Amino acid sequence: MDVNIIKKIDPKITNLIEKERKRNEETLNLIASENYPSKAVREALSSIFVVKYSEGRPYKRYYGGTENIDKLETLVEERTRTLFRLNKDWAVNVQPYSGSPANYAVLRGLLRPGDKIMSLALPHGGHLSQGAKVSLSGKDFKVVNYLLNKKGFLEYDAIEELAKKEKPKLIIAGYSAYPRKVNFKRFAQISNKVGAYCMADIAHIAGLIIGGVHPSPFPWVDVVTMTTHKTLRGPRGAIIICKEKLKKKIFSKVFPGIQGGPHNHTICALGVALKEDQSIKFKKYTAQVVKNARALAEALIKYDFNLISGGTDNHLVLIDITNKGVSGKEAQEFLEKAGIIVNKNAIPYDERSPFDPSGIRIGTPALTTRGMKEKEMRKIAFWMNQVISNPKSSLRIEREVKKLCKKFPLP
Ligand code: DSN
Repeated sequence: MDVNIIKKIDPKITNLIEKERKRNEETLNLIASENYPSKAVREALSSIFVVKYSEGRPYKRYYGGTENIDKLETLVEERTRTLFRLNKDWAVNVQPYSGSPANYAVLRGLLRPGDKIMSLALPHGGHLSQGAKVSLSGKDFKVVNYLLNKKGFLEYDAIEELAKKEKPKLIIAGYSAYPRKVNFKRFAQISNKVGAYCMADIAHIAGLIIGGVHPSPFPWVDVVTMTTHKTLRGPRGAIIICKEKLKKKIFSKVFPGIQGGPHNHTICALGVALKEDQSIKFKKYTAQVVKNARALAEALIKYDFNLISGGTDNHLVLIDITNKGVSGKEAQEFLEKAGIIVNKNAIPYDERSPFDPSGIRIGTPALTTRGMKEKEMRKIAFWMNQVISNPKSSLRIEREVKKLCKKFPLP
């Protein structure tokens, strides 16, 4: 997006936009939860729809002047239905501002404060909004956590046993740092056995599900939440899809429960992204995301990196970096000096603090959008190994990273 107009009125902000663009252009973005939406999506994001207030649901609004908003929101809901192949048993809401409020609306919609939820522990790959102590989701509800096994995999029999013992009212499947496939059908069966709602949080893998490279949570679970800016490659936002019979409880918590007017420019941009996601090109993109993650994982293993679960089935790789003699924070900092952007991350059974954990998390959605393939992934693994083994090599590698980045422009 150019800054021709902003430039004339606000040089300081222009300067920051240009620096941020350059930072993205010249570095390798391996943050597993980030992606580059298309120019069309970004154009829609700055459309006239940014103006309008439209509290309520399509065709049931509290404000006048919503005829185009009603059509827009209905179209975006329809596109969501098409992509996830939803029949009339499912209801769609594209208004949540982002993933955490979407999750909170579901919890407050289906449960009473003090009810028990069951989710994956944060250091094992769960998310803050799934009942972490510091989040309201952890303060309003009793939380019991299941864990990954020592090899880093979900252990469905153990999850079932825990659910039978604890009898939660809701079980959450879906994670921020789990590199393997999730068996949503099994989660739904466990939930049914104990009379719990089953919620899938597919924020990370929504695009992979659309592309057919990860199993879908439909029709198994009761409710699905997702952010729209990760593998789905839209603007920052969220979607809730639930069984039609639960929609009153949940959607009333989105508005008027915790939100006011929907961000219509975001919904507009989401519509454009969902149109793009229908293409064969997007399907190929998601397959390449997974191939790239696998290539990165295999190359890292050759350099003696210790991968949680020994590899990946999706877009991300979680590394226990301690055998390399550095902490997660140090690894993040050394790599950043070389223009390789990752995030420090807790690993299952981590004994270190979340501010300086034992791991780093990397992912391929953003670099795959730039057009990189397996060959580039192997090169990146090579550079990562060099930097971690010898942090003094960072500046030399940064020059090489810049050269590679030049060949793969941002969309
Ligand atoms: N911050 C996102 C992630 O990195 O997984 C989720 O909210």
